[in-house]
Amino acid sequence: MSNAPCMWMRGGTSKGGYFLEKDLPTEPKDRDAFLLGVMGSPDPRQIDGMGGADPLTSKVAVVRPSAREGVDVDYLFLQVAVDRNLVTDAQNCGNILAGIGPFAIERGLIPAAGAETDVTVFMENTDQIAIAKVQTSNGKVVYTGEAEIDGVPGSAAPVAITFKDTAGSTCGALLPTGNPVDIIDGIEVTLIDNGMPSVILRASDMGIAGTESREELEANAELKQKLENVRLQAGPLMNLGDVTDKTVPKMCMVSPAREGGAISTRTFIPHRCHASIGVLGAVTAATACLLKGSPAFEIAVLPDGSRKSLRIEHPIGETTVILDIAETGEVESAAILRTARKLFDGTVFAP
Ligand code: NQM
Repeated sequence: MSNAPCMWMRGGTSKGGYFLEKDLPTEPKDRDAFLLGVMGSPDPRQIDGMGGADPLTSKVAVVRPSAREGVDVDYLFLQVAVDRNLVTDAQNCGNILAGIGPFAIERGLIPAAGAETDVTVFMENTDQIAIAKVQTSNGKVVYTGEAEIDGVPGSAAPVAITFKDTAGSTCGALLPTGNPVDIIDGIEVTLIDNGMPSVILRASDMGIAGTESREELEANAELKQKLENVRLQAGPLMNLGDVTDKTVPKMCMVSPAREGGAISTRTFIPHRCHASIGVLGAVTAATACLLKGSPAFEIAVLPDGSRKSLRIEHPIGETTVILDIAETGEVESAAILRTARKLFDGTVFAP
């Protein structure tokens, strides 16, 4: 039996184990074997572990003090597959990121500063920076508050997160093919990465309305096959190589907003349908809304001005993304509101 100190936290609409790097095996192979054991993977029910039988609750953050100038902590995100023997660092996670600031303060990596502590995070998966504003009081993290996010019951203290320079996080360029639109299997797609490699396509082109529930979409075997066919072809075009065993690109089907937002989305991540939408997934979808020629642009309802607040609708509500647009028309920075909660602090065991 091996074990390690661990904090379990909800970060945004996801949940997972937060570890200090020094508490995990140094060899990635040993670390991954340990984490599979912690989560109880591979097993669709993860009955022998901490995972929640859902990719959104089978996540891990590895954190260390940063040696980088002006950066507080380095954060490596690991997705532990539920029913496969797979741990991957090929994607980032903006929801789990919401817990990084609180965790870093809890573990004494940085001091709390007054009523609000800015935590600058280097995201190792994509070599990019995020700044999280954590509510603090008397040197401690404050978790309770009035902020509400769709997909999480009740309210909690806000964690506002700002991303800069997320374009091409994993694909090397915002538009890895150089085109706002490409055609795969006769379908118009936008292959885009503003923090999360994503394929944006019309819900109607995939034979759905775009109003279906997560459960309904997950029961649609034909849709899942069509999405996977497109995804496997999109991978190499997006500089991601063979994506058979990767959790990117995400497949984001768009349709007109129904609840007064900018656009409506249903996203496969990539084999389960997201209960809502990922943080960087939402930033990327919002960016596609501004891209002339994209299937997202033609249906998006866009506000005026260089600071645009876009409500990205998803199966259980909406995620608001605030984009700052440069004079060139490019997205300069993106901000999003999340909350986080400490659930458990102790020792976690693997077989
Ligand atoms: O896009 C799920 C999540 C995510 C990722 C996924 C995320 C993001 O909701 O930044 O947060 O797309 O696999 O946790």
